[in-house]
Amino acid sequence: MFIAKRSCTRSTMTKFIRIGIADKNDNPPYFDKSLYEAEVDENEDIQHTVLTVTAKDHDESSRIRYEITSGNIGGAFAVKNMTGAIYVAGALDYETRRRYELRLAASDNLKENYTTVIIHVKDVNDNPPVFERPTYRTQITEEDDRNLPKRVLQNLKCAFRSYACFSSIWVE
Ligand SMILES: [Ca+2]
Ligand SMILES: [Ca+2]
Ligand SMILES: [Ca+2]
Repeated sequence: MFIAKRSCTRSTMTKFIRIGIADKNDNPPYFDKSLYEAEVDENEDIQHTVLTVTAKDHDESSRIRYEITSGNIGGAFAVKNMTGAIYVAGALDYETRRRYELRLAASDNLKENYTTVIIHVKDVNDNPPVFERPTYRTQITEEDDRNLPKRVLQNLKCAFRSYACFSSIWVE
């Protein structure tokens, strides 16, 4: 708001005119960054917040709403419209998909702007180890017991981590 002053030369009368300027929604919102990156464990709980994006707007009257517009494969994530908090909304699986590239829009109901959010899914030990074959067969001579355990076991391959492995060993 500013005040215009008007003077008259013939008299000493001075007039003040008040002019109010209302804030108009004429600026688009804009994000802090054009690219965000975050990590999340593949076994993270639903509703867990991964990160929060923030958009600003030069217009005081603008209310910003956030929306995921693309890249959200399988509905794995969602965003809180009012706050920009991106949270886990579906099951994640590192063994199926390790990276999501989300496109997010911030809108003030008139104009909008976009940013990209890359989310890396981190591996968690959530799978038991597996033998390559359910049954292993080998032959040994009765008298030949030298290095027996080594010979029987050398054909077994097991991705052993913290789980137990089970398979059959046939010795004929
Ligand atoms: Ca605006
Ligand atoms: Ca998994
Ligand atoms: Ca895993």
